[in-house]
Amino acid sequence: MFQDVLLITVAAGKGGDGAVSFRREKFVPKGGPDGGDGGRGGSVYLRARGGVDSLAELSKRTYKAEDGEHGQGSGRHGRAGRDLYIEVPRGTRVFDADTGELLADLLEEGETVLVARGGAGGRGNAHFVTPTRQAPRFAEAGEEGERRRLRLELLLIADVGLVGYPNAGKSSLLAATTRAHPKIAPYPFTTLSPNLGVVEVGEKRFTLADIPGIIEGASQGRGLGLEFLRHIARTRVLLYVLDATENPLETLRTLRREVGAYDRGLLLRPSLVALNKVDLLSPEEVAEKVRALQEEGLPVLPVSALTGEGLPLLKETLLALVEATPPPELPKPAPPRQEVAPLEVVALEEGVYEVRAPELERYLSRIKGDLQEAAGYLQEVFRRHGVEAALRAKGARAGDTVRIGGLEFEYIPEGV
Ligand SMILES: Nc1nc2c(ncn2[C@@H]2O[C@H](COP(=O)(O)OP(=O)(O)OP(=O)(O)O)[C@@H](O)[C@H]2O)c(=O)[nH]1
Ligand SMILES: [Mg+2]
Repeated sequence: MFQDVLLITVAAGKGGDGAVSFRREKFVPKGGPDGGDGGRGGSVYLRARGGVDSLAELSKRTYKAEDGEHGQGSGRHGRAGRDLYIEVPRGTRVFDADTGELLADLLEEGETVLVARGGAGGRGNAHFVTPTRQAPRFAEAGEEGERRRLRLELLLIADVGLVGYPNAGKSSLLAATTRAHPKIAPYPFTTLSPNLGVVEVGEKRFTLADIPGIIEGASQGRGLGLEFLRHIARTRVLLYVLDATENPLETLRTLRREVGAYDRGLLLRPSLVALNKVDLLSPEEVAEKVRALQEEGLPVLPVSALTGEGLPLLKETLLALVEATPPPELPKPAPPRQEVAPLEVVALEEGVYEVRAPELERYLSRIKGDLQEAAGYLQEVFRRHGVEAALRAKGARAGDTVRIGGLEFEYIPEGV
């Protein structure tokens, strides 16, 4: 089944915990700390792959990378979790489903984007030794892996997009000019999902995308709606396909109105009109319809997908247009933001301050073991996060109470 929009959840692995452990040796009453580090959690990546033109192969709704292993005694580090690569078709645009932010546009085969970063492994107690802290009985727990919901949108990568009413002969044109075998039938809405084909003109080639038919009111959701016009957002050239026996001039105007309602920019895209099924009309009738259509300002070529009449010229004209037109510009993903969570100090009452710093609080929650013993180390961490300076700025004095993420400390200014 063709599928061009999909919601998935990606979850990176959690980092393994650092270990609290002490060497046990014969004849050594108290060995030094030797707790190993936890391994980092696996990350989740998306990778573009050619040769697939549907997201249907992504059968799972949640993709989870491996957790890191915990550290152990004797300085043994935990193994890192394996990264997970999810293959998606070339042309997949990746959005954060909750913020709507465009994260990546995977155009090239092999292009890769990180969508969920694995959690860092926690450091074992061996890391926290200082001259005054010989036997730390605390360590870091592993960090949680990132988790997010993604909206994947597949946009076919084709040079020319076919636009027309149902039954106009779009699939017939694709079949007559390429080796594709789309379903063709004498009733509307035969094509329910896009088809792609490659048109060869001598040594040169371009790709042609056949999308489901559009009817009047499509912009209000009639018929199959304008959903599929998304796929021509990337095509360089539009080919309007008209049934010569069905009021082609009025049809062309309606089509352009609907296309314009979807995206005004598409009306400026180089375009061509194929007046199809001319085998059903007399040469005089064809000439008259072509003249009338030209009033719309687009080049018109009479063709028959059935007999092949006019197709060589159509292919050459399309090729020339494709070669003369650069690929359309689409919005580019914004560079990843480096978010620095703000740090705020609130005076709760005389001599009591609360520090609100989400990042720091998250980190504190990872310190496991004897917190009393960790106090000296935590003070270093606070200094690095600017807590010290922020408290001073708020007028905190030695001996005041400082609360951070459920913990309470006595404020000891630097150098005291
Ligand atoms: N006589 C004649 N019949 C044609 C020509 N091109 C297509 N047809 C017929 O028109 C009917 C519709 O053709 P399709 O190619 O399925 O039309 P479509 O535009 O893809 O239609 P949807 O997929 O429903 O949007 C079929 O019965 C075709 O055989 C042509 O040039 N001459
Ligand atoms: Mg069709």
